[in-house]
Amino acid sequence: MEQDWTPWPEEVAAEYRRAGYWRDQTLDALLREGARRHGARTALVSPSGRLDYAGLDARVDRLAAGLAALPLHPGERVLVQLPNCEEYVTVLFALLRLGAVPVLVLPSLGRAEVVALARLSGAAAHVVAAGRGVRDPRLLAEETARACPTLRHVVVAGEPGADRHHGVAGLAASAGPVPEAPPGRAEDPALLLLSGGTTGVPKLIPRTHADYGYNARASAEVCGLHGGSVYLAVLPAAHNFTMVSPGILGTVAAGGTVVLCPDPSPTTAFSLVEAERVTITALVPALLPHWLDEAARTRRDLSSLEVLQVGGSRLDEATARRVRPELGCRLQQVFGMAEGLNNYTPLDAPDDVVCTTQGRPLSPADEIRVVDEEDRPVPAGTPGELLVRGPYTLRGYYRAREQDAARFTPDGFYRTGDLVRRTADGDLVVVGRVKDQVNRAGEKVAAVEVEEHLLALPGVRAAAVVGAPDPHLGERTVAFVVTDGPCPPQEQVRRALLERGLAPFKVPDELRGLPSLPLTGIGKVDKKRLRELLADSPAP
Ligand code: J2J
Repeated sequence: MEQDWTPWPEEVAAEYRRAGYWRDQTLDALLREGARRHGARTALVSPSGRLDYAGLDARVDRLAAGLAALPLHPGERVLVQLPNCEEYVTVLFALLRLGAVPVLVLPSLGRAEVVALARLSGAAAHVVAAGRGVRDPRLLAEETARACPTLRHVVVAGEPGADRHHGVAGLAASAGPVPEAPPGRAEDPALLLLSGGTTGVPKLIPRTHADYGYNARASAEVCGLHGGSVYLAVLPAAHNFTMVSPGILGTVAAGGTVVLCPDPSPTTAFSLVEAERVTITALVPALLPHWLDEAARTRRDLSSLEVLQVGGSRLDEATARRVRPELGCRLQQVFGMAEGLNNYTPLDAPDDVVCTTQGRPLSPADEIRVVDEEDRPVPAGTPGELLVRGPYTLRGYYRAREQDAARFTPDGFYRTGDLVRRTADGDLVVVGRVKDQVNRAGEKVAAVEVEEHLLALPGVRAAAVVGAPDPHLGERTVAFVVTDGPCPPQEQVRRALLERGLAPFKVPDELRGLPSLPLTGIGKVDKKRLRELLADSPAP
């Protein structure tokens, strides 16, 4: 059978081992070590309560035993689609402990995406939260299972919705033997992350225990985490940013405390910052103005906050400059990607660097190239596409050999699709993008995916999706459509797309009818021209 993923070449892997980047350790060992070294320290705070390291580790053992008894086997993939709740962390570590492979699915994804991910990964189980009404995730799990015969189990955080559902609480009451992942798996995929994507079907990113563990430990170090650090997870835990930059795993690696924020509103977050003496948290730029407003309005005690990380999309300099005076903490810009490379502005960098660059690579072993359209290196200071290779950047997507050729160079560099410029000091500035993607408030929307859904609607003959600058979202999604007859009302299209199972954040914010789409000389849709059209006639 052809391999599902592309490992690093053996001589490169040997070097990463020798240099100590990669350890012969699975990710759940981070928690095991924490329990051994400082068992009584608080590991996790969530609306369900507090767990110390020993308690969390013991809970994870029991849950791993319960999941193994389902049965769930090492190597099997499991869709984890949960909000930021205690079960997110216990289920994740339990799966890692038994050697099953979590697929981190955003809670906001709809049926279309979840079914595609279940099929691509051949998932054996789907973990969801109990909810209410037509949007109850348990119903989504049922639908997904019907469309995907490999799905044998539905596991529910909260009340199981049907007899055949398994509650996380019930599984965690297991008295069965604690499974241990088969040895020698450190360099196998530990989990699968969702790629921002540029294709019609979503892509999955395999991250190994060794590479992801390094990402977590090294990030914890550059972000200055220690046993007294308190990390507030505001963004969805399924985001790579929240998981490993340094996020939940980096905090566990440092022996700190993870506090889960059940919703991203500044009101909820500020209460938790105050109550738990949070020292570090991470936001997308779209959330930052709300935090600044709330801080001015409410005067909550944010004095414990030392570092505010902002990343995921472009942060403008003026807003960046407001962080220190208005929130009283340091700003750290983070330019990362689920595919691997993380860049951070150094904590001790002058304000000018912190507010005008997106940071520098995490690892001395990150190899960076900035190239022109012919893959030739450009001089420092000139914008070009960023290519990267290194100890925690993938060498190929999961089960996507054919698509890999377009996204990797023959010598293994990942084409980020980001246009960057390198300063004389080696800091990166993100200046644009060559990939066909909309970055909507930090959530990535592949234009092609939305276009395919639009084309499937009756009467739509052609469709093209582009991002337009937006004061609140950074970018909003605009769809140009050519239709038989008059362009349908936007609300009708919105409902039809949701009906098709598209996630709400991917539904176009604006719809414009055109008699035909502008084409380039070689007959491709001219998206540059479409963006110019938008600039000429902005939204009302
Ligand atoms: C401009 N664009 C940025 C930034 C990401 C840490 C932080 C973010 C992500 C993330 C992540 C940007 N300025 N500061 O995984 O670990 C855009 C780029 C990039 C894409 C990756 C992490 N930070 N971006 O955002 O996989 O276009 O990861 O290639 O969701 O977001 O998106 P994603």
